[in-house]
Amino acid sequence: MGLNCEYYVESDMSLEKAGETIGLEESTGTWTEVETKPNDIEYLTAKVSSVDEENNLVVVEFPDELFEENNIPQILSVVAGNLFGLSSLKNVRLKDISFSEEIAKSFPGPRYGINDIKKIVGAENRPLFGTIIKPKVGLPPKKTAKVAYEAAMGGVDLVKDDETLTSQEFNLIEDRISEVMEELDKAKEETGHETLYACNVTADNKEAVERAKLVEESGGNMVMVDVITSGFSTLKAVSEAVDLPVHVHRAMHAAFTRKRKHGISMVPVSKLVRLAGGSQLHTGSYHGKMHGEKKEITKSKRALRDEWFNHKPALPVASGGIHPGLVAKNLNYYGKNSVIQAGGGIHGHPDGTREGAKAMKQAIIAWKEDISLEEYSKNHRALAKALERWGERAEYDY
Ligand code: RUB
Repeated sequence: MGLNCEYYVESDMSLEKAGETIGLEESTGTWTEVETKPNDIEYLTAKVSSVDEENNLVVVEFPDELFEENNIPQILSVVAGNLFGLSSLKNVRLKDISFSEEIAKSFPGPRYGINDIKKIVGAENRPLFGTIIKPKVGLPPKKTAKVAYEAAMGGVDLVKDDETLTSQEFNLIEDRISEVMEELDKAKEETGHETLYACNVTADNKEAVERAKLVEESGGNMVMVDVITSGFSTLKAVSEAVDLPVHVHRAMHAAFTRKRKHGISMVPVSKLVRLAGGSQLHTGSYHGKMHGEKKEITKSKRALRDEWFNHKPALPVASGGIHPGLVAKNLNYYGKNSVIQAGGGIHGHPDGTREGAKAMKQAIIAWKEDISLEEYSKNHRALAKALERWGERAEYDY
């Protein structure tokens, strides 16, 4: 069955021919006939399996034998490799990959699935909500930990580092992890509620694994990896090295996901993250500050959550410019098996982080109970203050 890859293609050739060109370039061919090509390697040739003229789509089937098991870099070199640079294609976008059972099952998948994570924080019947500590960088470990404590006291399920905070001089990871976990343990003693801390271990492959082990040894309960900048192999190495859920950030994805006609969509990225062991992945907000296309977000969330061979489902994460006024607009699409996050939308609350977290929680309860924000805020001060500040609209709605 192989890997069936769906490409959007614009070129002067017919779609059939364009698909053949992609298939040959990425399997047994090149731009001309070569006399070194034996007759018995035809079984390795990728072939066009369908064409949709109306939508400029072509599906190329790459045979299983072209791939190694458990090797994402090699898969990407084939299905998302040289083809993007072929001059004969004006635009080409990898929209989806369907995997054969054999290849998909050769990967570890998430150690912690949706139910495992929901159980840790007691969110069986609702979405998780979290915060990104702001400012992105600049706080020392103790201050980071204090902000985490305030957010936990306000009820968040998840506190996370921002993607640009790793282990700079002003905030070394070894200091940060112990300070933050100490404060979160303190909050747990007071509230009885466990808060996850997605500590960013992004670095070179070996170093990322070392940092993940450090987090585990220090009593941490989650790690975070920037998957595009550090690579799928780093994500997989981290998820295999520690018995912790992995939160996956996608900084830099928009360099190849943003243009509708060229690049790679978030759908294959979501599948690869799930194969590599990610437990949660940023898939964009339906209403927020970052670019995103509703149809694609919907497909990505399904790629993470739908039943898929033996792999546990992962949580899609809505993030970027979200505040309490936008909770319902996102959860109406994402539903309860998701994570909704706010950085500025919590720490920018007029009464501070703790009240900001409470306001987000109140907005989630209002959504769950199908009560309008206006109505619910009449008796919920934190929410009322947040709505006074930001209303119900996104700064950069699209
Ligand atoms: C959000 C933030 C995240 C973005 C990433 O902060 O810093 O890195 O959500 O975007 P804030 P995406 O809540 O203050 O906007 O989730 O689309 O990858």
